[in-house]
Amino acid sequence: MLFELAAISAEPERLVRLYLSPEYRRAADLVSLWMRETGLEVFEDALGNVRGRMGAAPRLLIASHIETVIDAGRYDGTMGVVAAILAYDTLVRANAKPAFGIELIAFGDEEASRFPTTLSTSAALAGHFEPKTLALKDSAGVTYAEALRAYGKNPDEVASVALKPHEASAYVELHIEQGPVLEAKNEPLGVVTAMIGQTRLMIEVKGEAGHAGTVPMNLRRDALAGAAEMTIAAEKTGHEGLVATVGTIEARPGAVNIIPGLVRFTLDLRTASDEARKKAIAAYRHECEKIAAKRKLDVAVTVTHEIPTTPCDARLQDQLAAAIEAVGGKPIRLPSGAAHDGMSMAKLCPIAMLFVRCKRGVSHNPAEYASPGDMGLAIAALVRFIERFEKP
Ligand code: HGY
Ligand code: MN
Ligand code: MN
Repeated sequence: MLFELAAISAEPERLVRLYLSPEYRRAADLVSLWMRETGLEVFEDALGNVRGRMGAAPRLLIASHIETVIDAGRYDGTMGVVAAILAYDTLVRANAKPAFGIELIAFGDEEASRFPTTLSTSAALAGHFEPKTLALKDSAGVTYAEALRAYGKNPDEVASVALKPHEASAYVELHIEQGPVLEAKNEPLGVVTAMIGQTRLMIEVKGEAGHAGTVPMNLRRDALAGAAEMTIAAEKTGHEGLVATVGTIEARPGAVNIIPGLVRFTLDLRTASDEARKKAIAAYRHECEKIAAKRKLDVAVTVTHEIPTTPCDARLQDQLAAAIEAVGGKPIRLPSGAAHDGMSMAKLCPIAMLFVRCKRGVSHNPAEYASPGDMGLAIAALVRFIERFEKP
C-alpha cells in the first residue's frame, strides 16, 4: 500500500505529491477506496481531507497526512494513514469493532511543500483555520483559494470542516520517528511526549543588482553575499537542544553575470522551550539587521509560521505505552523534533503519537526506511490501543 502511494508522484524520478495537486487527487482516491473497503463511511471535506467514519460522536480520531515533501521518502505521513486503515480493518475482520465511534483522516497540508503555511487542513478540523491562509500563493502564483476551487472545493465552506469539541474524544497518530533515538535504543516503538515548537521566518534582503564585471567589490550591495552571512549566523544560533535551518534561498534576478539585488530565504528554528525560541528569534533578527547595516542592505524578517511546543496527553501516553508492552515492546518515551498535525488537533482534544523506528534517523529523503516487522508491530500496538482506549 505504501509503495502504491509512493508511485503517485508529479515526477518520475522522485516523490513529490503537493496538496491539491492531480497526484494528491489520485492518492486521496486510493485512500478513500481502502477506507471504504473496510466498511467506513467515507467523505471528503471542504479542504480535501479524506475522512472515514464509523459510529457516533465522540469519535477517536486516527490520522496522518498524504501529501509529501519534495523528494520524499515512502513513509512520512502515509505510514500513519495506511496503518490506521489496517488497524481498523483488523478489528473489523476480528468482529471486534469498538463500541465508540472512530474517524480515520488523511490530511493534506502538513509539509508546507506547496503553500507557505503548514498544518492548515488539521487546523480547519480543529476549528482554527486562519482565513488569511486562503490568499497564500504557491511558487506558480496560484492562491490556496484558487487551488481549492480547481480541486472542486468551495473555500467559503472551510468553516464547515471544523469538528465540535464533543465530536472528538482523542487524536492519535502513528508516524515514522524521523530521528535516530529508537534505533539507538534498539527498540521498534516509542511514545511521543511532546512535539517541539517552531518558528519559521521569511527573510528578504535587498541590495542593488549590478554588472558582475564592472562594479568594484567595495561598491557593491550584494544581497546574496549578505544572505550568505546571515545563513552562517543562523547556523551559529544552533546548539544542543536548538536547531536552525535555512532550507530555501532564491536570488534575483538570478543570472551568472548579475550581482543579486534581491534574495529571499527561509529559517526554521526549533527548541523545546518557547521562551528560548522567542529569544533566539529576536537575537537572530537583530543579527540580520547588523549584517544588513554593515553591507548597506535592507532586510525584512517576517514570521510565516509559529507553533508552541505541544505536549501529548499523559493518560494517552500511558495507554500507548501499555499497548506497546502488550505486543512485547519496551515503550521508549521521546519528544518529536518534527511537527505533526497533532499540534493542530491539541486545540480540539487530547493527542497522542506512536513512533516507529526509522533507519539511521533519515527522513525528508528518499532513503527513509521503516521495516515491515516494525510497522506490523506498530499496527498491532495501535489495535491494542483502540481495544483498550479510554477517553481521557
Ligand atoms: O517540518 C516538520 O517538522 C514536519 O515534518 N513537516
Ligand atoms: Mn509527517
Ligand atoms: Mn514530514
